[in-house]
Amino acid sequence: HSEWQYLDLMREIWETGSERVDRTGVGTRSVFGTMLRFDLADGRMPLLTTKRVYWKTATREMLWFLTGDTNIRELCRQNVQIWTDWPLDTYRRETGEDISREDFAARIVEDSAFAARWGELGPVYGKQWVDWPTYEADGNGGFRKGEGINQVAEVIESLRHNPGSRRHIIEGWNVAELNQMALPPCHKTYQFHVADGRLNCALYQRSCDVALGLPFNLWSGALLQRMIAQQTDLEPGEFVWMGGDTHLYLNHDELISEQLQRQPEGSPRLEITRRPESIFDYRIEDFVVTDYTPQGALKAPIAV
Ligand code: UFP
Repeated sequence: HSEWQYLDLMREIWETGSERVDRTGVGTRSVFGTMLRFDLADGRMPLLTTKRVYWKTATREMLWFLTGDTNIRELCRQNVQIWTDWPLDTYRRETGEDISREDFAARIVEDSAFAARWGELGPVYGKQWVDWPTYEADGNGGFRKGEGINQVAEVIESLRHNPGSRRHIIEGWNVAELNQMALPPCHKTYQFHVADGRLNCALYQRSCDVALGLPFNLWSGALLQRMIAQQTDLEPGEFVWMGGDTHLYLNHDELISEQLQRQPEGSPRLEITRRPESIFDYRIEDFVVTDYTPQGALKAPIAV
């Protein structure tokens, strides 16, 4: 079962990882340079069965990335709170108001001016993926903004017309804009590859919270691959995940010991029920997961 790779990685980090003091101050055990491989043939997906993974939430986030949006308002409206903690943290720090997450998210949804002021994450994934900024000479020795680059659309074009290329890349790491982002990209580079009529995808993730982040990141990466495969009329091939600093937070100990006692069961499948006009036209109802009967959800505090 391919999920053993995840559990083995978790065990290896917990038992042999180096203890490191990290940005959040929580502390981690970490292994640098890791790899997991999943075959996506027959609709199979890297969706963990040893705990419930909220794949619809991750799917909504992926669809939101593809719109180029960088404000949490649309996510909050769909009750997706995975990005809420970062703006919330800024709001509490700058106003001194001890607002609850629920009230903050509700206000983001109700009040568009409030959302514009406090809900912006800066130029994170969506912006870089579909509107990477460019600059051009203004003729007076200065520069003005040029037209943005839609990397996702360009990769799909290049997969269609030049499948043998080794340059099918979507990059999130815009060095010049890192300091404006709420969080510099974690799943920073996607590379696609066509062989034997199959579309392979490699994802490089510079930093990975194995307990809480990776289950989402595996699903989302494979989901993007599936959508692009559908759009390019290729069969889904292998999904290769590569991690830089691959870590477990020390305060996730209970989740880890519980999950490591569980065994993978069943193999969930994803069906995409419609073939939209373009990669930008998918809707949440297009995704149906079958054979998913996970073991119970496991909760742990997220490090902000
Ligand atoms: N993290 C993930 N996956 C994500 C994401 C964040 O694992 O998609 F956005 C984790 C990795 C790390 C923290 O624990 O969030 C980011 O912190 P840093 O920027 O210091 O690496």
